[in-house]
Amino acid sequence: MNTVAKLGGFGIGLAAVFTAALGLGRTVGHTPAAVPAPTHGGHAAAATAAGPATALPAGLQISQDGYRLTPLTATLATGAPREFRFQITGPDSKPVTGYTTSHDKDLHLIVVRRDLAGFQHVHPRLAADGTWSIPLAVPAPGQYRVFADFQPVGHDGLTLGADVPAPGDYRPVPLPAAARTATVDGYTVTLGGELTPGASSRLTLSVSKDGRPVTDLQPYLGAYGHLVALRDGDLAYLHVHPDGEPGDGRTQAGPEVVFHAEVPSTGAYRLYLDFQHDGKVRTAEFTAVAGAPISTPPAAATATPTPSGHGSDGHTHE
Ligand SMILES: [Cu+2]
Repeated sequence: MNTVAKLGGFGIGLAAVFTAALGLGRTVGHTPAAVPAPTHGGHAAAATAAGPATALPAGLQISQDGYRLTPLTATLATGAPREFRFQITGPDSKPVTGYTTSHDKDLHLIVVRRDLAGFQHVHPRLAADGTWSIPLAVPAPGQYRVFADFQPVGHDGLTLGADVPAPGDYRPVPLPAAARTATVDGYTVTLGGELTPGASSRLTLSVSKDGRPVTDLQPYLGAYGHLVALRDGDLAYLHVHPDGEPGDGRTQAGPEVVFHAEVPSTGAYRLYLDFQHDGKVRTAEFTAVAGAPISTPPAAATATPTPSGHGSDGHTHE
């Protein structure tokens, strides 16, 4: 199954896509985490899309459907990179060695601190015994979430998550305010569209450099952009992909990359766009609030925060 890669429109196909992307329909009994953001609405939406009355977004569990993510390295390095090793074990408790390639890789590893800072999207190597490894360093101490996004042979795609600490003095940073633009390495990326809880949301990310639209984005992992969305508060994981792919005769190499995303609830999300240009992959980050327009914050956002600045949408970071 590779529906995520073929994400191409609305309707039935899209519902199927997000059934996979969110891991809907496999697990019931989701209890909203103890976060300040209200999460009403997500379950009703899940029921509409996938049938079951309750469902759990991806990335919140260390084990699902008999598969388990087991870190073999106890801590993450903050200085020089150190080998980070882990295994995916299957229902037979043995390390999984057979994977179905998705977006050019057998497994995508996302590493991010619990406060949504320090995002990395990397690709470990698989040894014959089923051990994954990659040299890894994180930018600062703290509790990190490690997500393994993969598809075992004969099974649907899974995203499992585990907490791994980077020892030291953890200084959490507040979530940046919602914004329409992000800058990275001289590039400006503009976000268009709104996140609507439980509905398909068309997001347009437009890349420019030095005031000029970038029209020669390079394919990276079979797409002009990869977007990961994490929910503030519990780090529920969405991995969405562009509408169209390089070489399909209709998808331009920028400046716009179009995604269809569906978030499971109201609240704040951090969006991470990986794109490649001039041979280098960069990540542009945005905060977006579902359930309220993600317009440029009012002037108050840069001065005195006002409770009404983002509405009563549960966005608690100003
Ligand atoms: Cu990847």
